[in-house]
Formats: sequence, structure tokens, C-alpha cells
Amino acid sequence: MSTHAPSLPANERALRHRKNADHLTPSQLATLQGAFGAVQAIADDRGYAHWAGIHGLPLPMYCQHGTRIFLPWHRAYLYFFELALRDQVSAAALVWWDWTSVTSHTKGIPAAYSQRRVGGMTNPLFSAAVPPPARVNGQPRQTTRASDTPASLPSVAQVQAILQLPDFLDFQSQLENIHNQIHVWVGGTMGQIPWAAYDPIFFAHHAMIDRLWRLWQLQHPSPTFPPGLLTQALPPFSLTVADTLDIKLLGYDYASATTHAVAG
Ligand SMILES: [Cu+2]
Repeated sequence: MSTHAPSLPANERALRHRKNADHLTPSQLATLQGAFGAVQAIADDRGYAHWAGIHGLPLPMYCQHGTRIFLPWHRAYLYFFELALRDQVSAAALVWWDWTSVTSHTKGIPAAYSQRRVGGMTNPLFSAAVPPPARVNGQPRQTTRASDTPASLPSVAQVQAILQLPDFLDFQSQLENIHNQIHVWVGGTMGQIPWAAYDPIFFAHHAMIDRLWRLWQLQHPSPTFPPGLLTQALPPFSLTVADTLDIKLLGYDYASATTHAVAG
């Protein structure tokens, strides 16, 4: 696993822009599907099951929930998973699912992720296999969803209220609560922490959470962090919380982070 911190200054590397899952061009969608399909076909530590297994089963489970490093840990996780995608398809980038949008409140899961088949083949964004070491009593073998009604997804107003919170820990815990609602809303595999990251929609959901943190950072440029938080490590990644704060140093940004409040 490559868990090194980036070494080149941001201005020497091209920023990759994560885009809205509902606003992809056909070629951007094909790139995304191609990258997920490629990593899903790899069984070693470059592959999808390896990365999904870092979050959940098989043991050890590294994900952080209900702790003060929920946002930094998942930012590091998405960063390294995105590099694994780009190792296979160099133009790939994660996308975010804006579950507050009118489209989402009408149709639910983005079409890119909800179609079973694309081009006569299985859609690698629709579901993924769960390998034997990650199963308990033989379950689950393949990710499934049991989505709730689109209108019950969180609203723009709910997210706007959270973005106003000036304290990092308050913001983080309230954003995590909304994040939990989405996991439950998608249902099936996404509703179970040990397997949630095997569902490809996990990464679009968490990219939205990461993007909302980015929007909060732009609105609150000088937050106070509790003692010791910035130097806290994010195992298994060789990054600290401080290393995750500037996403441009990590080489990416959100396509509409600075031009739209929430919807993009
Ligand atoms: Cu999550």
C-alpha cells in the first residue's frame, strides 16, 4: 500500500477536480466506471476489496466513527483510494453525490450508480463483490441496497445550518449525524459499517461529506482545534490530521467548491 505524503508543492502538480456525480459528461462517466471496473478486477492490495477492507472487514477495521478524527480519517482514506483508481485509469477522480439536490430528492441515488448494466456489461458503480475473508457466515456475497424515498433525504437547509457552526468538533459531529442518515437511507450493505465501503456509492457519499468539510473550511478559515488533534495519526495512513487540512496540497479540489454554497 502506498501511504506516503505528497511531496511536490501544489503549484507544481495539476489539481484534479472531483465533480458532481449527476453532472458528468458521458466520457467522464465512462472514465469513472472504467476505473472502478479496473480496481474491482484486481485481487491484490491495489484492488477494490483491499481498499474496502481497510474501512471494514476483514479485521482490523480502521474506520473512525464517533471520534474526533471522523473527517480527517475519511479524507485520508478517500485520498489513497483515489490514487488507487488513478493507478489504473490516470484521468479518474472521485465524484460526489449531492443528496441535497433537487435531482436526488426526486430520483434518489444518481443514475450513474443506480443502473444495473451499462453498455451491455455489469455497472461497476451499481454493486461490488464482498470477498470470502470479509464475510460473516457467508454473508454478504455482493453489495445490495434498499433505498428509502428520495424526498426523505436531508435538505439544503439542514446542511446550511451545520455549515454555520463555528466549532470544528460541533460541526464534525453534526455532519457525521447527517452522514449516518444517508447510510441508513441507502440501506442494505451501506447501512452496515463492516461492509459499507464495498458499495461503490460509499465513495460518492463520503466525497460529499469531504466536500462539505471543504466548504466549511472556506467559511471558517481559522478554526480552533483541541489540543493534540492536529498531530494525531490516522492509521493505517502515514498522515496526521494536520496533513489533511489543505486539500490542494493533497492535489485535489471540488469543481464547484468556491462557486456554490451546497448544490453544485
Ligand atoms: Cu460513512
